[in-house]
Amino acid sequence: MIDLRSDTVTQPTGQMRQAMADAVVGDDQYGEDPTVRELEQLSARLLGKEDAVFVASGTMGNLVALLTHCGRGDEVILGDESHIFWYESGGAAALGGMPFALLPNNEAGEMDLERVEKAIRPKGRMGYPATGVISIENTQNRCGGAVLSMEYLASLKAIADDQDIPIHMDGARIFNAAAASDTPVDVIASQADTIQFCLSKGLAAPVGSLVVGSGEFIQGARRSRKILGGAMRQSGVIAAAGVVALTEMVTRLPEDNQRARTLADGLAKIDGITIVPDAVVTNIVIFQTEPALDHVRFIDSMAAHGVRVSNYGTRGVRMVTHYQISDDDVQTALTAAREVLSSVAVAAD
Ligand code: TLP
Repeated sequence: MIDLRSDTVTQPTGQMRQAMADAVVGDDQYGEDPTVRELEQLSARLLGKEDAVFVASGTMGNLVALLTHCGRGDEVILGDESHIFWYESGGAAALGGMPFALLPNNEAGEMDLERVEKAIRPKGRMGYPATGVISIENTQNRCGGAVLSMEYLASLKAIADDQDIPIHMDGARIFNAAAASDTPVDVIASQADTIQFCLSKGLAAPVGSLVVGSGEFIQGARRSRKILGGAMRQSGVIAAAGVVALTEMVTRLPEDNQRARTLADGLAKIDGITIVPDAVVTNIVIFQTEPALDHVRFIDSMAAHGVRVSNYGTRGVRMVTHYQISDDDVQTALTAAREVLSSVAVAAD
């Protein structure tokens, strides 16, 4: 089976499994797990921030960050195609009492800057919630893995700084963004106050994400993590795989981005598929098969051809490349898509 549903399906490498077996561990809640500390310090260094905290998942990392930026009732300015809005079970509202000020995301994953400026609440008004944080996503999953441009990030930061509002970046795939834009990851990270990034996607670690930010912020984030039940003990066992992810797996991400583009170019040549291949710059490929073929039927037929792809609801069908997807797999997936859609055309004749 070729599994293109997500880069979350990646299996840990042999080197990761070995590092996990060999990891020196301690009780992390006493600050005594050297492997967790190594991962946190490496993460902070790579992203150019003072400190980092290891969390169980991307969802937990985003929630830890939002809970640390905001008090109950503080508002989060957020894009309407963001992962936090769609796929994190409303955790910010459920556990943090945070309302969302939702703004449209365009295809590039951007919110209109004038609207962001207007959405920031004037301070000191009794009836208004206070704006707690502006949250952005890079790459932006539901916008086809779009990379936020440095110009956009700089303009957004200027607005946020002017109003003294912090920026949180859901950088689940920030290393794919860095590879695609040929921009050092710390340069991208410099445009946000806090970043959550995932080890368990294209970097192939089995578990974990990091939240990075200032030393003071990360102290607060450790408390938020504890509130969520996410403070761990001998977590160096899983952090060890994360260290391998950051030292060994980052430099191969351009391959995933390139294979996604090959997929997109091939899909664009198939009758019945709608896609803008030029928009595919990282490892996520989103396209439509309707009206030629219902998305669910397309996905089922692809599985019958040995290729798993995912249903991306209102956005269409999604394929994600990762380190277990080879050039041959890409060609097999394209052949399967061609066969599935040509059998529909034959049936319609
Ligand atoms: N995304 C998953 C699904 O939840 C949709 C995927 O298959 O892409 N931020 C972004 C941008 C993400 O794409 C994801 C996971 C997360 C956060 C959450 O990470 P986890 O799954 O570790 O909680």
